[in-house]
Amino acid sequence: MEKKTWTQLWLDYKKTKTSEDLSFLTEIILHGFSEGHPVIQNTLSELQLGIGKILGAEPAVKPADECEGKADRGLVIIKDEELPEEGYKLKRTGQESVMLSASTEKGVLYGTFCLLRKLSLAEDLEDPDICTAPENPLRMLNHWDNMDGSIERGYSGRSFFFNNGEIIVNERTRDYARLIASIGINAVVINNVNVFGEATELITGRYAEPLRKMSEIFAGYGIRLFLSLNFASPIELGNLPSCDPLDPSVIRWWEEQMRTVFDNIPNLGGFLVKADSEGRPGPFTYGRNQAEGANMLAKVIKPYGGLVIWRCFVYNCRQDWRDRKTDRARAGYDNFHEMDGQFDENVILQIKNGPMDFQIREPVSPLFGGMLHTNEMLEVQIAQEYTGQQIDLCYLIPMFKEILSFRTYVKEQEDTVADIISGRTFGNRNTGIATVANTGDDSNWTGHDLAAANLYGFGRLAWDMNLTPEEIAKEWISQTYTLSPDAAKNVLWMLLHSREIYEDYTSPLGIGWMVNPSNHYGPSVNGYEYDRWGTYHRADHLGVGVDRTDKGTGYAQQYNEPNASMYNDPQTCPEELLLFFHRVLYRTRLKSGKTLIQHIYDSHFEGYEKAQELKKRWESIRDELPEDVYPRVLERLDRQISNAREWCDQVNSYFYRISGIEDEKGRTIY
Ligand code: GCV
Repeated sequence: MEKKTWTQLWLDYKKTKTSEDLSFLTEIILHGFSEGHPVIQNTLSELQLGIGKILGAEPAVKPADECEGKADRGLVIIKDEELPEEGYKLKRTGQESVMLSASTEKGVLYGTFCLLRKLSLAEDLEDPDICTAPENPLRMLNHWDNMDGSIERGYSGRSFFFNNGEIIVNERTRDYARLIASIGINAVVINNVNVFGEATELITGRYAEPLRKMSEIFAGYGIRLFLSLNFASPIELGNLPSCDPLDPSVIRWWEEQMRTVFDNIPNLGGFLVKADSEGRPGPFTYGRNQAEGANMLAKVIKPYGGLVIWRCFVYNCRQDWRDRKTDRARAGYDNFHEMDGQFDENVILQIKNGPMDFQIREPVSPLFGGMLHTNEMLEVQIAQEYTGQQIDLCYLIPMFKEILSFRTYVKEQEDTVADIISGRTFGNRNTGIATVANTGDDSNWTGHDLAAANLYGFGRLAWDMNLTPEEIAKEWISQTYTLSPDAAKNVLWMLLHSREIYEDYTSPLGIGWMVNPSNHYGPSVNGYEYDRWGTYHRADHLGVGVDRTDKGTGYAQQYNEPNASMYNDPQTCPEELLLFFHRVLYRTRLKSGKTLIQHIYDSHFEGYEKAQELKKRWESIRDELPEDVYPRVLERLDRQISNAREWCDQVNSYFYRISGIEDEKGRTIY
């Protein structure tokens, strides 16, 4: 079999010109931490590698007792119990000394990656004076990897966790852990939320050994392993007649099973559960509510310190398109908000954004700000299922930033999504952010080389939600490529405009969908229109859009004021979401002065043109790019251009035919 190789992405440390002589960093003094601790061992080998390559000189660890932690030369790593659990402080303590302090080994690891990042970026170390701790307690990747090695909605090759029903633990597992630890990720779910077949057995003894090994590798990088769980396990594994969460024999079964799994994998963080969703079993089958289902599991795993992460993606997926009242967007809130306060402390509700399903533009889920006594986590998706599938470029950090900054008005202050998921709003600890991961066993990890910016960006933003998409993109670019300032600007332009470009040539003004139902790539305006999934645009010869106001499905009323009124009124509804909330006639004038139909025509032609500009910019920096990267990305940009053309043609001709209204600019609409 062909041996797989893989890159080191942003950890491919290169010799860097620093503004001063930093050779003193090759002397490492460790004080208050044991060299034998797995996290410290990994930290030291990262320093060895990173400093070795960046400064071109191998570092060495000096025993602390030689200098009693008061060295005036070197990188002094020291314990400071005052600092928060995962936080660290980096301080220039002298001409030839930098001090890295932390209260835990994890803090040392994160501080080290920060120092290496600064060195790679050739940032000034004159006075780093950084004191930081992650904003989100949980910073998580959800992999939708199946045990046969396929990945649901995966666009970067096959799984590097599973193949052919077996678990893979090898050098790549370690490199994966290093990569994600370097951006601050501290939790990983390795298997698909749709748990079938062998994956159901991950909680039995069958896979205990490789799972333990994997969890130890992860723990060495401060990462907790989580598993997705099949709620019907008592039936499928235990041969019980039901999985009713209130049935004592079912509870007993879980108690025993969980004892086994936590004995086998002591580092296990807990479970992610998709219940009562898209055909997956759950408490509803037994007339129980979501809290009863989640709490049953939570109680069973509480003695092991485990968490239950319960997804809110619960909706009716057998809808009739003629039914204009049932609204999929409403479902999360309708199914959960009344249970506010009923979930156990170790349950976190994981709320997908948006309320429909990872479209290019959706409003923020009203569950944020709709529950006051419940732990909540945000779920986003860097896998780009509906946003170009790592063929089309779509840097998603600007979208995540918008979600995080959304004011929910649940309180007068500290009411944004970022405040809620960091625990600031309600003072809770079990909160955070997760993304559906975009990695696979492709040599570059993410299929599209530039899609690695989404992985990098997610981690950095999860740690510090104040970072801007631009800052993150710049960091990623200069750690990944060696480019002149002009070339770097071109890549930055590509990343920062990519979401808008994708949005322009796909579905307009928040209406979403219009994708091919089979694979969710490419246009099919009516592909989902008469189907059972609750995903409608409702276009006819007069207008398009879903009425989600108080006169329609009432979805807008799920928000707190003033958001509810703002969305309810087409005059105040943000225009980019107009068709999500309102049915609008084609001749209606938008704020730009254009009619809706003209906006649709123009934005699609523009999106297609700008997709071509992405390619031009990439071609213009050819000479500065690595030989393998340039053609790989070019090939994707070509596919993106064809896709954009296809979208532009299909959407524009659909609306032209249905409305009969000519393009004011007289362009040919195919
Ligand atoms: C993992 C969407 C996707 C499914 C996915 C589901 C979910 O419907 O198309 O592939 O299943 O979301 O998030 O559970």
